[in-house]
Amino acid sequence: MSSLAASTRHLLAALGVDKPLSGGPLAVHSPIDGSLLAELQRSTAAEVDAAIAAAQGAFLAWRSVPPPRRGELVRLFTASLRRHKAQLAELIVVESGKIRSEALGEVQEMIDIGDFAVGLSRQLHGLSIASERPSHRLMETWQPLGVCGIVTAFNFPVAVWAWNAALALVCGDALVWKPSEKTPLCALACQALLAKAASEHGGVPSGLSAVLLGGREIASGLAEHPAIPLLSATGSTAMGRALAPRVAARFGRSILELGGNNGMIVTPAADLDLALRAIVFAAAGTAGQRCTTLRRLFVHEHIAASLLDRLRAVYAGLPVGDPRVDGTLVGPLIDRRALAAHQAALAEAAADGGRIDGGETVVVPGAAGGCYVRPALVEMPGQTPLVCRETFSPILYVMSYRDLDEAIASHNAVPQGLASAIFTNDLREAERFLSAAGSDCGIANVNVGPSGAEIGGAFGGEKDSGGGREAGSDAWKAYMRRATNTINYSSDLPLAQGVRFG
Ligand code: UN1
Repeated sequence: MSSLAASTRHLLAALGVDKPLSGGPLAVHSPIDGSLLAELQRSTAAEVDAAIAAAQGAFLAWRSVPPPRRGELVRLFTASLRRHKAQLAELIVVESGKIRSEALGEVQEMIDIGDFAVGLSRQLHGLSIASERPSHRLMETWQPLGVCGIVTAFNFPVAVWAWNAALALVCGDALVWKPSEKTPLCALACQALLAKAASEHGGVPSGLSAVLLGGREIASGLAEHPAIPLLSATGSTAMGRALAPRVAARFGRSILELGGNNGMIVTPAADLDLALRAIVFAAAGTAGQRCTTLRRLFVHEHIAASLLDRLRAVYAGLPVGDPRVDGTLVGPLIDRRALAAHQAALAEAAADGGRIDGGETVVVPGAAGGCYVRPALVEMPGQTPLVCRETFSPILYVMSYRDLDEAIASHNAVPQGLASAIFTNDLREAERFLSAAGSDCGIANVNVGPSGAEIGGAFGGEKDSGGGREAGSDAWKAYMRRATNTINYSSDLPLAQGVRFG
């Protein structure tokens, strides 16, 4: 057993995971050096069915628990995340390859959504609406929905589940979670922490939350299962295209958080020091493996050459390496397939006339099995088909523009619509970007990069990005059933619209 595998087992034990970690067909490798961390059992079809049935049973009890008492479960879970923050972050580092500061940030994001959900558990409010009839009351109530299926990706192995889980639990729903096959250990750790919080709570029905390990077949099963009224899925646009019609065919609901191809416009009125820092974090952070990663940069032609020079200098010095080492800013790609996609994209960029700086593989001492690359800056002659696709690696395509309207049109001329930003100190430019005729994305920022959103806002995007909204604002409403109630407290029976009947 490698030393990474041994230390991972210690971490898992400390986080309360007591599942067998050897002997199964699901091999888990660390992207840091490729070493084998565990061999897990895959969930069988019978286990999947049993977990959904148990979750459905648990839901029937959980839905009648008063919401603030449901919030108490999330409060206990969040308290345990605070206690285990460093350990869970370390597991994220080992299993997903992100740097420690970002892994700690991911656990913080879970804590933040947990705190939000606890407050929400006393605020699941509906409207009171004016009735057209005398002595009638018209109102809206929000009721628990059922079992919520959650499918998550490797790049945020715990936070995106937490966005869904924390809201679903206070909304009175049960959970079944299919994590990425690349990061099942993080899921087992979250499940163990949640189980511990449930036992501290004392009023949580068994089976309220389950983790199902395996591949697409499990996600498809969740999409088709009639006992799952809501499927929340995060991953590629291709995955969403495969799952969404199956959910729709049975009139289920889905929340889809799919690919992004996020852009930023830098105008001559921008604070360039600020823009530079934002670009580097958004494009090279998480080794370009966020759905919110900056992939397309539109710079005004008068400042393009100087900004590119400064970017090239910063990119050349970016510390690429083992994410456990202090000072590393760019960790590994998740696996060899990601590396192959990165290399294929750069070859296509060159063929399209792009000028490439960086992008080459980096040999990291002691981590021979990891796939490390230097983030790439690619000056493109235009928005070619390659630039319109999402390649999940640190490649930033840079294009210059002359006129802001033209830049906004190019910005919007891709299939995806997740996150976007403009850097400018000119109020008119900023407001134009945020206006109806501006960015067409679900997230549009001014002097803030496209990645690294706070949980307080609703998170998600338009077009091929899926249209779903998760996390803050009123995203909780997707996890509940809206009921319109009309109450008559008169002794007459007036019909709406003045209809007379007899
Ligand atoms: C994702 O990459 O799927 O805004 C989620 C961000 C993070 C979440 C990213 N808060 O970059």
